[in-house]
Amino acid sequence: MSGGPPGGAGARLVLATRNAHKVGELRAILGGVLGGSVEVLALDDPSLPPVADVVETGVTFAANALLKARAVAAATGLVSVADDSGIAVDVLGGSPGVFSARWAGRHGDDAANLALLLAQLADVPDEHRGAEFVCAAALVAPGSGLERVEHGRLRGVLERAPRGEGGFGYDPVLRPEGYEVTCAQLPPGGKDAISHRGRAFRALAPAVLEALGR
Ligand code: ITT
Repeated sequence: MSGGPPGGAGARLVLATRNAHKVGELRAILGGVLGGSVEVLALDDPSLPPVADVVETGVTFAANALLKARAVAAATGLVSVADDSGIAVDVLGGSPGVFSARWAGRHGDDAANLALLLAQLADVPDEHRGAEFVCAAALVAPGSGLERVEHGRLRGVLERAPRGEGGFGYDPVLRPEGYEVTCAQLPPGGKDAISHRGRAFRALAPAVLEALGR
């Protein structure tokens, strides 16, 4: 399987994630910077071969993002990008960090993860509730061997109770610095404009275009 000749018609990019919320945000973010000539495929695209789940053995966001992008690039033969992300809480020394998706034990149980984090911080006063979302965006191009990682961050304060219906994960409890609302109360485009994911993937975009010969 091939992504077509670099610079030719039909440049294709694969999103190496199984998280549907990330797919939605990444389509919007990358659509804004790559232009319409790049076809952005999700992992469940019927034109792609099945890709085995990747065990996230890395201890940094960058290591795990590269593991995911390398696996998908190898399985599909296409230029791939992956996102590894999470929340880093100041008083927890940066935890949950790479364990954000499985903080309460079961991978991807957003409600349980968020409830546990709030319970752990119940006695922490407002002035010590700083935290940040972190995203490592990785690019792997199978043909050239090009690999690149960019990071993005969104600092804020952890609320005491969830607010808002938008977004996913810890969005209802992180209020970005300078805002009165949580990430889950921002409109989708409003989150992408300031988010860790938006910043990381906009920084990665020039390398993605280079890998696709654009
Ligand atoms: P893939 O590995 O398939 O991409 P995943 O959900 O397992 O999907 P991660 O391992 O990177 O992804 O874990 C990310 C977790 O961090 C996610 O489950 C959320 O709990 C949290 N997180 C990441 N980005 C977030 C965001 O924008 N808003 C809220 N929570 C976020």
